[in-house]
Amino acid sequence: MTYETIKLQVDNGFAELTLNRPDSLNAFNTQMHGEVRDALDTVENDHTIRSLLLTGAGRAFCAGQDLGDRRVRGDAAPVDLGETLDTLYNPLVRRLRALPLPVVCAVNGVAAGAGANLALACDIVLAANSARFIQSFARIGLLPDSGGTWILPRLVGNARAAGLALTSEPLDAATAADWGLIYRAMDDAELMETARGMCTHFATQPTAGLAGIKKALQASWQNDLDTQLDLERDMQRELGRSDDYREGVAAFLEKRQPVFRGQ
Ligand code: T3D
Repeated sequence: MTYETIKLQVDNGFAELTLNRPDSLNAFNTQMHGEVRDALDTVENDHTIRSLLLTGAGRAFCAGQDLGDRRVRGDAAPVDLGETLDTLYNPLVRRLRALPLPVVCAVNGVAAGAGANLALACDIVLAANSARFIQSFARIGLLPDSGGTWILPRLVGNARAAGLALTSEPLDAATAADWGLIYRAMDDAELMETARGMCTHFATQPTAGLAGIKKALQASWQNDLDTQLDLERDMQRELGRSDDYREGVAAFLEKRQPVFRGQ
């Protein structure tokens, strides 16, 4: 499939989805939303794909919504942003979080507005040292969307969440890692090799087990301990019946490398 605003490459058991509008710092327009949706359909339906890598082309990861499509001319009614969140951004965040495989985000440059919060919706966020995370919404009279007001206080606490959201100050990658906003910051030159290596590794791992880890960690943010213990019991019961669990135990006991088929 050929796209105009993204690139999708499937290799080594993982899909690499690159946001590809570098002239506007990979800002989202409606076409890009549609193409990303289509690419995620491919990822969901092709069971040889066992991990997803999300990144950006050029010097940025993503500058959020394309503001060129949001200029209000004369007396024209503004675009209904509730509608665009409902139909475009919110489904995308929900989908990334629900994908039953690990989603690695390689933040190769600036991540602003919804671009920052889409990165934070991924399971593992790696960033180049030159990257910056900007909750730029306040600068244009909006509030952090795409899950920003939910995930920021959970990841970095209210003081830092409020500081980032109210000031729109850029946060460098190393500080983002220190604060627990992302998993790791690294030299720019190492980023893609590290991210691809991680996805290649995940593609050889027990996919249902990894999806279970993702689901249980997400559920923990709403659950009390009793509920979470019950959830772990139910999910472990399921995973204990999987071929990959059987293979993992057999390989351990036979002192050999496991061959997980993602089943
Ligand atoms: O549907 C809805 O609208 C609701 C959902 C909203 C979600 C949102 O994401 S709202 C927030 C939208 N995003 C922003 O407010 C960020 C805007 N961009 C910036 O603040 C800066 O560009 C950056 C801090 C990201 C990077 O700054 P810098 O100095 O490195 O680059 P630049 O010179 O500002 O940008 C380079 C080019 O990209 C420039 O175009 P030009 O002059 O070379 O032709 C600039 O206009 C373009 N660009 C950057 N961001 C956007 C953009 N074009 C359209 N939309 C953008 N968001």
